[in-house]
Amino acid sequence: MIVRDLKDLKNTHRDIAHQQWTSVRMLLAEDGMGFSFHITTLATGSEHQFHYKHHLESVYCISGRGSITDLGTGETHQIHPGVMYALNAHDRHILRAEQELVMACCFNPPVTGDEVHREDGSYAPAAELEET
Ligand code: 9YT
Repeated sequence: MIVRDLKDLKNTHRDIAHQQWTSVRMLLAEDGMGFSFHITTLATGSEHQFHYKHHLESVYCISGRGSITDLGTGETHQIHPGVMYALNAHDRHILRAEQELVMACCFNPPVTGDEVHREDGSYAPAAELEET
């Protein structure tokens, strides 16, 4: 069994900080679960364009307020605590945090921890990371 406390993972290799978002990967590929599990915090007023071409992702809002726009359909959905979205079609999207958003996220396949967001908003597939 794996038991971890978010606060113990701060400032470890599982905790990554970008300018407008931070993310603690409570489960990574190395944990062998078949998915990764992240607690991601997006700064108030920030806007993010993501496109996980090689991953499926579901995201649950723990706290905060914002919206997500599906760039395929143009539809915008409000995000607040209790709302989940699943990018079941690798949907290109914009995520906006009107108030700081704290989100619980699952990725399939799991993130290894070495990915960086590419210009198109995607993460490379794990196989490509091994090559580089
Ligand atoms: C909200 C969201 O899409 N989070 C993605 C996870 C985050 N970019 C990470 O941990 O890499």
